[in-house]
Parts: sequence; C-alpha cells; structure tokens
Amino acid sequence: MKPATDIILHHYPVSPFAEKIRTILGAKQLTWKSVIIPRVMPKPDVVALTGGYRKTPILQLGANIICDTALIARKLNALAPMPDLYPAHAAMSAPAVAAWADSALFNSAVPLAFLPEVLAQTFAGREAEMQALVTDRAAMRKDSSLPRLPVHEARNNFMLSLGKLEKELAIGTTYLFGNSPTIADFAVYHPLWFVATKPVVGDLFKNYPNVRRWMDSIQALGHGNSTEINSSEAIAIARNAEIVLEGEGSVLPNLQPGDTIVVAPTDYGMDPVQGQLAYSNEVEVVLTREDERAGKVAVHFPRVNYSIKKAE
Ligand SMILES: N[C@@H](CCC(=O)N[C@@H](CS)C(=O)NCC(=O)O)C(=O)O
Repeated sequence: MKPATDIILHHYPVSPFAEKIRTILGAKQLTWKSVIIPRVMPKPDVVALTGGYRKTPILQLGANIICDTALIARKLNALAPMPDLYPAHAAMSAPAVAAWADSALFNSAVPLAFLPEVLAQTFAGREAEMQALVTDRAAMRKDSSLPRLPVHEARNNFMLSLGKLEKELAIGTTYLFGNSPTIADFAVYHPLWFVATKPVVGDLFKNYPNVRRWMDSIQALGHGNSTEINSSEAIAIARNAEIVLEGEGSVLPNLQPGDTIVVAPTDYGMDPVQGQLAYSNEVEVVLTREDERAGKVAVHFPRVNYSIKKAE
C-alpha cells in the first residue's frame, strides 16, 4: 500500500523505539524512506526539522514532522488501517499496556543493555564511541523525572515482567490481545528486543520459550519496504512540501491558534520546541515554525507526557 505522501522515518538501527515503528511498518507492509540519523548529539538535520526535539525516531510526512512513537503509531494506523493497532476489544487495554511498556518496561531494559560488560563487548575497539554514548545519555537524563534505575532493580523488574509475559503467552494466542497484533505487542517487543539482541544479557531469555516464540512472530512481520535517502534530501522534501493539518482550532484552554507556544517532553531529553500553535485536539498538539533550511514545517507532539505552555 502506498499513501499519497512518502513515509520518511528518521532513525538508527539499534534504537529500540525505532524498532517499534519499523516492525509496525512491517506489519502494515508499508513502503517507506529511511534516513539514518546520528545516535548522539549534535543532530543538526534532525533539529532543522523538529526545532529542538532530539529523540529517535521521528516520522516525516512532507512538511509534517511527527515526534514520539505514541503519536507516530497512531498516524501510521490512520494511513494504513490494517492490521488495526487499536481494535475495539482492546481500545483501552492495548494503549495502556503500551504506555507502561514505553516507560516502566523500557526503563528496566536500559540499565541491562548498558551494563559495562555489554558495552565493552558491543563497542570493542570503538571505546571513544562508547564514551560519547554514555556521556550523551547521562546529559539527556539530567533533571529527568524518569532517572536510570539501579541495575539490581532493573534486572528484578525486567525478569518479573518476562515471567508474567511467559505465563500470559502460554495461553496460546499469537499476539497479546488475540491473533492480530496491537500497539501493545510492538511496545512490549521493543524493550525486550533491545536486551535480547545484546551480548551477555541475551541469555536472560533462555527459559522463556513462549516469549521467544512471540518475539519471533513479531520479527517475522519484517520492516516493510524501505529505500535509503540522506538527511539533506529529507530536508529538501520538507522545504518543497505544503503543511497538511487535519483540523482547525485548538481545544487547549487559554491558548489560541497563532499563539507562540513551547512544547517539551516531561520525562527525559526535555529539549523545548517553540512555534505558533496551529492545531490541537484530544491527543495531539501541532505547532508551525520556520526553519532556514527546511522552510515552514508543522511539528506534531502527543499531549500525554508533554508540557505545552505559552512562550514567555
Ligand atoms: N517517548 C519517546 C521515546 C523515544 C526514545 O527515548 N528514544 C531513544 C532511542 S531508542 C532516544 O531518543 N535516545 C536518544 C537519541 O536517540 O538521541 C517515543 O516514544 O518516541
């Protein structure tokens, strides 16, 4: 299936949140363009599009830039409705499990994937790169409301979750909420994939055959069909495209379209983005901004986990 606007994903291969979106692109058998971005700051070509947001991945649809996988997944579901990631029988449960997985489960996976012995093996011969990653991530978590867990707590939480998942999957459906994958599958999958693909800690999955079978079925969905373009090409695409807004007006109290606002994540990597409020509804806020290289772009954020304020 090919939507009217090219789907462009800005990401890098080892990013778990990007893997969440790549597997959704696979489940929906979408054709997309891939832009490989740096894993650490500075990211000038990402920031040209977002205005400051630095997390991975971002989705570009022409001059519309979608931040955060919670919103990216909803946009992809609207572009390609099948399989439906938000089916009625799990309308509340699937996004609720996904929100837990993206925060608590992911937070218990990170310290395991960053264990010194894992990093040493992963980055053998590339110690400067390793140091740059460790320094970058420490800076990103500074003043975070979701600080890095001590390793023993992370391991305990992670193994408890694996045990519960093993039990639930033993019942025999292919996916968590039946025989078609929902947002919950992709969100629970990515923190597990992050650990399972690493040396040393990959062994933690040894005694969880149902979890492994379920992970194999998600992996088998693939990543869709992608072709690589570079970030300058992506910026030129934004510059030559028109912003598309899905609606008009704003439901945010005390804020009118046209007001200058600042939007920032509230958990970590809290870099603010400033622009003019263009549109908001119950799930997203959209601002427009003018960039020297990308031209006029609309940047979309989910409302959950973001602060939205009038600029001072
Ligand atoms: N809430 C965000 C979290 C994204 C996130 O934390 N991504 C990690 C990579 S998997 C990240 O941005 N790390 C820093 C970076 O890539 O610069 C989302 O769902 O997209």
